Amino acid sequence: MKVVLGHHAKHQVVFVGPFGVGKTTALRAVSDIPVASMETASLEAAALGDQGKTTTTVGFDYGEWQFPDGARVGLYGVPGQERFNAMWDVLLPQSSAVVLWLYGNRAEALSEGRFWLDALARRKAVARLAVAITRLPPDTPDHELEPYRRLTGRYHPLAPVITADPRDPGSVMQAIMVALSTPFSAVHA
Ligand SMILES: Nc1nc2c(ncn2[C@@H]2O[C@H](COP(=O)(O)OP(=O)(O)OP(=O)(O)O)[C@@H](O)[C@H]2O)c(=O)[nH]1
Ligand SMILES: [Mg+2]
Repeated sequence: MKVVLGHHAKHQVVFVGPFGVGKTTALRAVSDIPVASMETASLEAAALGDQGKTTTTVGFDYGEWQFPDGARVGLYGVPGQERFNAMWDVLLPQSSAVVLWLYGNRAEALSEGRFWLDALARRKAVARLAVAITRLPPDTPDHELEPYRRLTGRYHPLAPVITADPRDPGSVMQAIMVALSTPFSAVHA
């Protein structure tokens, strides 16, 4: 794989969220350059039993996407597994915006959300943030997002919560644009 970079990205958007939620998938869905990924085979990934996921991110993913106004956006996906959290420390403090991807179909989704919002609060004082909930049917009534909104609002009063499918480029673009257009606010625990 050959990646040629000859310009500076204006924004850096970091995808965070639990193991296997779809950060790498989302990045690959929208990147307009070949994605540079640090993935390794993983028995845990296979055990998730999720659409044949067999690898996990151990370093980070890098891709790029062009905002409709022509500005280039650098996209970073961090590992979801906490044992690789050195990458969180490197990438989060310098990001322009963060998309937090969460499962919409798991009992532990809200506690995972709390874990990640705490992790953001510890690493980044001020952020643009959007929360993207995956694996919900397109006709999901808006009130089903309320528990996620209440949780997110405790950490960042202005961060929107949307549904998104990491496999769908339109969905991922929307998550990126929403994150970048959110007003800055402190993410605090
Ligand atoms: N059915 C369904 N599958 C999804 C959805 N979103 C993602 N997936 C699948 O879930 C898996 C996600 O894998 P990755 O993109 O590697 O997840 P990740 O968040 O990068 O994982 P780590 O980096 O290992 O933490 C892929 O097999 C996707 O096809 C969804 O909305 N519905
Ligand atoms: Mg990944």
